[in-house]
Parts: sequence; structure tokens; C-alpha cells
Amino acid sequence: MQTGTKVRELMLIGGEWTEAVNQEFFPVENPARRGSIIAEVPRATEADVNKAVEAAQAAFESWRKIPSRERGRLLLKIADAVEAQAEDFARLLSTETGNALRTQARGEIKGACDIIRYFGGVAGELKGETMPVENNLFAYTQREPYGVIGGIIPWNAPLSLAALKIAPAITTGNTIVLKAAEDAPLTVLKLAKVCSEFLPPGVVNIITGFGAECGAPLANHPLVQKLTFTGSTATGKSIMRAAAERIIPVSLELGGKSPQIVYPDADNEKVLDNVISAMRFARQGQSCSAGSRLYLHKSIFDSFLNRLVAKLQQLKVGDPLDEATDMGSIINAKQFNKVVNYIREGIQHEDAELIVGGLPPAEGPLAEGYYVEPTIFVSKDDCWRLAQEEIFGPVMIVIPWEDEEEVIQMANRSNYGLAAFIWTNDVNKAISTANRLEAGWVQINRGGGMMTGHAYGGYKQSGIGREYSLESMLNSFTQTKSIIIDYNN
Ligand code: TXE
Repeated sequence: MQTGTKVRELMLIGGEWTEAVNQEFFPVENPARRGSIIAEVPRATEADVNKAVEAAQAAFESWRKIPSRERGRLLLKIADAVEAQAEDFARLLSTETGNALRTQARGEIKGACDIIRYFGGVAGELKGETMPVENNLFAYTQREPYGVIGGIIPWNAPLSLAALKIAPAITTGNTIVLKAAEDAPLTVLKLAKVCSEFLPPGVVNIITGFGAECGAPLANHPLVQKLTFTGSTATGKSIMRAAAERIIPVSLELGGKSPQIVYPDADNEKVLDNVISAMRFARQGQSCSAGSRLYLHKSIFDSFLNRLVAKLQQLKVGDPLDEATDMGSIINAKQFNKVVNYIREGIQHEDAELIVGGLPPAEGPLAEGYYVEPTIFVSKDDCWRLAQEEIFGPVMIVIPWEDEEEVIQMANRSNYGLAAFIWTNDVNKAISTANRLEAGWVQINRGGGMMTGHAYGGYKQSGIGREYSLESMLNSFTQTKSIIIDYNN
């Protein structure tokens, strides 16, 4: 639907494409071109949340009765349909998030299809247990869906995160109301179009709106039986409070400040490339798993750092749709200002030294979007704000270490506990260090992203629950019913 030159998108509620009850829309900006509006989406509020939850509730009873493998088969069709339009999805995602098409957006679409297929494929694994009990009794358990799931996602990986909420929720027989992030709703609405082609009305409902006026009513809705959230720790706490009010379960995938520990034997090209990948520079550092605290052993400090800087200087920052671009733009003005303020603070910090990058240029092509170049500070201190808080930008703090005991303590000195990266060929050190790190997801000599099928989630304030795996699907999206039969009649 067109109004003037702007595309007006609609939400999916109960199988219908709809605007908000208040008929208001809000703009979606292309972060690579400040002020350029690519579309408008409905500004949903409590009234729309009510409609969406009621539609999901109405669809639940018949959806849960469909055999799980049949539900899974529909997910496989959805994955095929997304894949058939992969390039369109990737370009849209790149345009609304600022993530580079070549290095990020195409990979995210592939990853999202993989997630949808995985959960479609494991649909037959909704098994219960039997157990030995007294004579003439038969005891068994079965996995049952909760009902309506409330999902809330952020903007940094909109399609993967939508897939990660929708696919395991519906394959297990639940229905879902998913609130897209206000900064990246378009790719999720495109996924909604595909869902609407294959699923009965009301099984997947996608709404667009802001946190306080749309996310909060969803989190607090009395018919929502389980909440699944990805986003900031601060918002995660309010989601958990809403869940506590009604004693419903909640899964939280929150922020991180993940350490990378480089041992003396790891001073080589492969590690350098992987350290850059682990920092998620190609996503402007906007990833919960970004390895943003780099602990470099003193014996290799200068040589490793110099080569790291040389590699970062080669990264091409710019237009996300340009095939030559390695790194696109930060998502929006608010996030850009947050990152810039951290950089400013780093420059002023007396014990920190800016090694590469820094404040973004005020003029020139990079000033047209929310671009920040890869930035590194070296500091002996890892207790200051930049070394402790999640910046969610391309800013890495590099800290020297000498004593293994001390570096493990430093790595664990964080309120977060999401990811950790260890770089060494000494398998004994690698495994003993992995065992001691307070993180839910540890990689040894690998900087890549999450692996579908392998549980991912945080320790400490990085969250509750796991995602990506069969175990996480069963734990997060089903409840166990225990049944005992006395057959001595
Ligand atoms: O997150 P929010 P924002 C971190 C990162 C970033 C910071 C702020 O450090 O700089 O969070 O980002 C919805 N009730 N992460 O403001 O607020 C909101 O509309 C219900 C890490 O984007 O957490 C959006 O859909 N919902 C993270 C979603 O929550 C509410 C990824 C996320 O927004 C709400 C993103 C409320 N009261 C940011 N307030 C990660 N784990 O990867 C907001 N929302």
C-alpha cells in the first residue's frame, strides 16, 4: 500500500493484514542515510495487542491438535519459500538495519532458514518418558504446549531472532504473538507474509510498535502463557517482572561483554581473523555475543595488536548494499550517540589509549549515515565503564595479561556471562580455561556465530534459558504433564 512516496506496511493479526486500531503509523529509517524514510509501519498499542493475543488464543486449540510432524512440515515449506526470496530478504534487511549485504545480511537469511528447518525437522521429537513404578501402575509424561507465546525481539538480527522465536514455539503446538523491533520491522513483516501463505490464521501474529506502548501490554497480557525475549538487560528485567506478576515462565536472551583470551602460542593469521569475527566487527559490534574484551598475553602483545590494527584499517566501512563493503552503519541515532559517547569517554580516560578508529567524521560520505569505524582502546584497567558495559558498537578494549589465574579472574569479572573465546593450541589449557569461565557459550579457536542445534544462552545477567537446540525447544516451549494409570481394574 502506498501513501505518497512512502510504502505503508500492515501487521498480521488473525490472518488479516491490518493497520493499528488508532490508525497511526511510524517511520522506518534507513540508517545508512540519515533521515531517509523507507517505509511506515502501524503503531500498535494495547488495543492491537489484545486483538493479536485473542486471535492467537482462538487458533490454539485446533493448531495443537495438528500432528507435530505436520506442523513441522509447514515450517519446512516456510523455509523453502524464504530461501526462494533470499536476495530480496537480504536487501531489505540490509536497508533497514545498516548491516552489510555481503558480509552479514545474506548470511542472516541463510541462518534463519536453517533455524526454521531445524525446528521443523525436530518436530517429531516431542517425546515423553515412561518410568518403572509399582506393580499395576503405568506412569508416563507428555510434552504439551503452553498456549499463546509472547515474543519480543530487537533489531540487530531481526530475521534470525524472529525465526528463533516463531519456529520452536509453533512446532511444539503453541501459537505466537511476536512484536518486531521498532527499528527493524520490515524483514519480520516479510516473513509474516510467508507465514500467512502456509499457516492457519492466528497461529503467527506479527505486530509492530514501541516498547512501552506495545511490548509492555504484550508482556502483561493475561492470556499470554509464556514470554520469550531478546534485548537489553534493563528491558529483560521489566519482562521478568511482568512474568512474575502472573507466575508464567520467561526466557531471556540479554546482553554481554564477552572476553577473548589469547594465549602466547596463538599469534597467527587465523587467530587474528577469528578475533575480528568474534568481535562481530562486520556487524558493527551489534551482537550480544561480541568478544569485546580482548585479553592479549604480554609476550605477543605488540606484534598481535599491530597486525590486528592493520587488518581493521583494511575493512571498508560504508554503504551496506555495496558489494565491496565489509561494515555498514549503526542502527539508529540513539545507538550511534551511545557508541560515540563511549568513545569520547575512552579518549578522555587517563589510563586508556586510542589505537585505531575513534570519533566518527563530522563531514564526508561516512557522515551521511550512522557509521563508526572499528575502534580499539588499550588499557591495563578492565574495571572502567568501557571494559564493563555493553557498548553494542565496533569498540574493543584490549588488556594485557601475564598470569593465567589472573586473566581468568578478569574474564569472569563481569555481570554478564554470555560468550567467551579462547585462543590456544594447547588443548589442556583450552579445556581447563573453558571449564572455569562463567559463560553459557564458549568457543575454542573459533570466532563464528551460533550453531543451530547447539544450545546458546547466558549465565549471570546475560539471561535465562537456552535457544537454538532441541533441548531448549522442549524446555522453553513445552510443559510436562505426568500421568499415572492404575490398570489393576
Ligand atoms: O533494547 P531494548 P534497545 C542492548 C544493547 C543496546 C541496548 C538498547 O546494549 O545498546 O540494549 O537497545 C522492546 N516492555 N541490546 O533499546 O529496549 C523494544 O521495543 C516490553 C542487546 O533496542 O531491550 C524491542 O522490541 N518490550 C540485545 C525490544 O524490547 C519492550 C539486542 C528490545 O529493546 C519494553 C538489542 C518494555 N518496557 C539491544 N521496552 C541482545 N541481547 O543482543 C522495550 N521493549
